[in-house]
Amino acid sequence: TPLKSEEAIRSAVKNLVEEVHVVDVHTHLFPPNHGKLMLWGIDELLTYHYLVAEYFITAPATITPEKFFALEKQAQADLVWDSLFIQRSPISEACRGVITTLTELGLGELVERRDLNEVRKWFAKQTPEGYVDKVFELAKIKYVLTTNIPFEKKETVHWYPKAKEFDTHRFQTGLRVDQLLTGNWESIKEALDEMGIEHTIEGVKKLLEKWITIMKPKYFMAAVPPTLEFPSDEEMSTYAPSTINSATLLRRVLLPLAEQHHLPIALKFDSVRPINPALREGGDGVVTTKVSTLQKLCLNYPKVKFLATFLARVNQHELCVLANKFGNLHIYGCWWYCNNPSIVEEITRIRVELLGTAFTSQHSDARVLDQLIYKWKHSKAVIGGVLQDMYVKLFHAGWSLTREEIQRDVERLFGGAYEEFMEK
Ligand code: RAT
Ligand code: ZN
Repeated sequence: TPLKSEEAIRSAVKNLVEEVHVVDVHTHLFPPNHGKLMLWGIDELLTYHYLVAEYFITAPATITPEKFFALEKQAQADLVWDSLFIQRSPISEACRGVITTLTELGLGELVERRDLNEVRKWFAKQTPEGYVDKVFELAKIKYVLTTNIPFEKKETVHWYPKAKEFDTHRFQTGLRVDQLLTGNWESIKEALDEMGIEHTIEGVKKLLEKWITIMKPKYFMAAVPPTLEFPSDEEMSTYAPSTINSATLLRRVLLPLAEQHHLPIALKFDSVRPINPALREGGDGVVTTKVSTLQKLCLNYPKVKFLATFLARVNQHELCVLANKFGNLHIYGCWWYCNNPSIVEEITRIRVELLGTAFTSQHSDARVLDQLIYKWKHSKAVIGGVLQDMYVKLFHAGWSLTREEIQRDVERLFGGAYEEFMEK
């Protein structure tokens, strides 16, 4: 039965978005059996690199990044807590996220008392396994995609020579290959040596094929360095077949592998790393790159599927137009510096207006398990608000809507469209 009024539509959309279980298409999470790689708990939340960067804006000159990072995690967390939550109000998005997370976990009273030590005691009573259950349930997560880097020894020990079981119901892997696009030969060489593979272009292909067999990834993922341009056929012809650089690794390794193994490539554009190396993970910046690099990929490789997200706000409109032209391109999420309510709102409006439901509205990029709670709650509030407006406009244009129809669309925007794209 059609919804009869604007109020009925608003309330249905709000409720359906709040209740939908999401596919989180990009995170940096690990399952419990990957030991220390699984980050969770209050000290990890407080030392999230977004917050560390924010802390350093106002930190006393005596606490240099070097000194800070030399401290124990708990001492780092104390500094951030004191500076960003006690000496001033935690109104930034990353700070508010910690508060939302603790409140949703039922720790509102401890937050009210600003009692960090009691919060720590609560976390000390959780087990990693039980906590994964709790967070997935609270955040309403179907499953997440993880970031798995075959060039990082601390990760690969969990996979090779003997692979641990991976809880694929909740964690699906993504093979992260930034090293190819930055042409980081040192790190590629180490990985080749580890497996006794020769140092050639063919060798790099072999290496990645091994990792595809081991990790069973759903896609390749890479951040695109701002200097990378899609190399033309003419440029490629100037390279000897044995040349190893980012252009040849892209065109002779990554793209052919993606096609042969039917693995989409998830690309992230517009980050620049690092602009302040002392801040480590928090030291990267944003830059506006050319959307046409992606257009060339989509055009020249019609058999390869591309997932893409851009960091620069100014590129969002151009990206939507591109996605409107290429069936082998799927936009996902509002990434990093775009994952702020004002920008999520703007981006979501443009996307719905140009693409309808054929995109993935958000990913969390969670590094700390608990962040799933706030990242999804905050994003859903904004995206839900935008959708309410869209459906009300449609209603006033003369289209009747049922709850079931809205539910179908909402499911697409929070994971269904991604799954349809992956199955294409
Ligand atoms: O958002 C982040 O946590 C960044 O540090 C990056 O990891 C980014 O998400 C990426 O995957 O490159
Ligand atoms: Zn990420």
